[in-house]
Amino acid sequence: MNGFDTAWLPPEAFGPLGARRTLIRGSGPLVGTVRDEVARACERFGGEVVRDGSYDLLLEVTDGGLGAEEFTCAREGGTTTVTASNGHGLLYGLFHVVRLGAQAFTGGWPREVHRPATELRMLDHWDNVAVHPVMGQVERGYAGGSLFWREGRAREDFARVRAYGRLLAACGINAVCVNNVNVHAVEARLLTDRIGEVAAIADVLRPYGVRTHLAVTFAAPVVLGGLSTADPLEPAVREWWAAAARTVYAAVPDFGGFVVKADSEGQPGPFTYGRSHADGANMLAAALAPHGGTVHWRAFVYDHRQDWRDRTTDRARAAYDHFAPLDGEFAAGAVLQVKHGPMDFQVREPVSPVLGAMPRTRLAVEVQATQEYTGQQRHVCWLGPMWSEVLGFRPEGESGPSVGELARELVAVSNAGDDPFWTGHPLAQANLYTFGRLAWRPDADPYRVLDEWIGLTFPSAPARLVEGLHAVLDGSWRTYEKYTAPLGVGFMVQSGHHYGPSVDGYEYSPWGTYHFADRDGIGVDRSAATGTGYAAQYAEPWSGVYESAGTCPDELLLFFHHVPYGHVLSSGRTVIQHIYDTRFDGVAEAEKARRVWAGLVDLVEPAWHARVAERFEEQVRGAREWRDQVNSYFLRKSGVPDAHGRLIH
Ligand code: BDP
Repeated sequence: MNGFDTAWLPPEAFGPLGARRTLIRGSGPLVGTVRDEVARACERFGGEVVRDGSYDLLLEVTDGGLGAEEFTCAREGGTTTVTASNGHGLLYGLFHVVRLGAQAFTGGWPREVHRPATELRMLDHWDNVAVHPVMGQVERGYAGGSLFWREGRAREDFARVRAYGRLLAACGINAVCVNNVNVHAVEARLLTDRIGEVAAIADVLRPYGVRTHLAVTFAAPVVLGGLSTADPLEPAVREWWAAAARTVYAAVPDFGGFVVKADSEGQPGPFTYGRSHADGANMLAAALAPHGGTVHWRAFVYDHRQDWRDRTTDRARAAYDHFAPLDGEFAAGAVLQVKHGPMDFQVREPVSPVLGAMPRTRLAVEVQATQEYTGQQRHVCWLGPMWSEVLGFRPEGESGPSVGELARELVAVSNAGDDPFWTGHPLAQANLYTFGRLAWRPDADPYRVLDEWIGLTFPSAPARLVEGLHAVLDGSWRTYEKYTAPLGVGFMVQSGHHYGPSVDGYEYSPWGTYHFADRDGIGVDRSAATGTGYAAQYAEPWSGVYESAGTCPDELLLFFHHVPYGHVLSSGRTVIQHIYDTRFDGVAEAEKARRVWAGLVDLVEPAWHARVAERFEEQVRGAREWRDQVNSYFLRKSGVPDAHGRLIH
């Protein structure tokens, strides 16, 4: 259909729809998109788009008092009816019908209202316009080049961007930031003289209800405007930004807003001028406000040159220490975008305490679909269950709201690129889809979402394929956790590219990512009583739960506590034996998943199957390497033999 049918929504997914008589009422560009989708299905599968007379599917824009992205769906007397107040809602309604498949035309049911729980569901692309000498074109990208940029410019052929917009609409994503948060010189100019390239991308995404955002450098008034300062309280600086915003909106009338990484990992920010991050964010919010845009201000601010001997400068504390005191100071048009954990997208982290500490701030939760620390799309690691745990976490305990209720927006760092399978590892598509659906409904069951992805990607898959896909994906995040860094301690990766094990890879560097393993024990003491005090950044009951090694959940033990190797976990095993056993288990699980996948060879398109099979070879190799390095390291460090005699000194 679009030439890129290697993801969800291949033509076959529209089969049940094509055989019908469909009436579409409404006008506007997004209704046009709905019309095109249905017309294509009819061309292929029969059926027709009718202007009057009888019909069995009605897709209608009405004044039903629905919100911008809402739709209703009902079936009565052999007719399925979808209504919405505009084309955007109608498009979501159409994709709902596609998800239901034949079921959409079976039996009857009363009117259901569907609406997203969050206002904004965004993908951040860490794409460089020009290839960066160290980071390549897509920073932490494992799926080929950028979908938007090529050879230093916006692409000329946007067919793939169009197909991308369609995939995003079908999982509910409504915003995309098209460039890297680390803004280099070329990319900075997208804000000014190169805004036309951004406008061209926005034109392609608009018919799918996806708004375009841009990452900008805080130093833009200096580096682009020639001013001597970027001080956010300086009138000339504020006027420069206001003028820049006017130019942007002249080119992209529905522009979403700016994304900013400031005072972080070398990016400029308000600290240079002795101003707060609220001052910085509010200045940009003021520039965007007249046009209805927002600024996404990232809370990923920490000292990346800290002294590894000094435990009081705990990186985990940084976001809270910087931002919690600013609660209530951010303007309405400023969104604080908070990484889901306090460190950096590790396979296991506690939920960031910032998310429970800023009730008067508009918050977005940021997750990482690109698998920087979770196998780099060479290992299968479906993150649905992890994200779902984060969104279900209740910072004030059972009686308080969940993170999914506190956050008004969800953001993921995208894992897509110009790879023929979109995501390098074809099964990593499930992460992109799951993110969109969890962003729409944070309390959705991720395994049901996975069912949807399977149904939409492999329409009419036989039960053996559905079971096989669940078998390799369902537990893949925990499998990855088992053979990599243990018990929440994090990192242990090779420095720079972050792929593959290196137990001490970051142990003596200034990035603040330490495990403190010695001959007696391992882990970071983040208790208030004897450690960095990080545990006290949580409200009760969590501050109490995390404070003591006796109550801290096993999977986070080494994040919060330094314990002897003989410390007994609530599972009944010692820490050292847990490390040994789970490394063996993780490898066995990866080997099993490889076998299951091999057994699906007759059910999956050959190129698709082969790509995944090739990735499984690397995953099993990598898992064994992790097991052997981690186990050897701890055997030598601790001198404690493996209870099962598998490890030799
Ligand atoms: C880290 C990445 C780095 C990003 C940074 C960020 O290693 O490339 O620039 O996050 O989120 O995970 O800004």
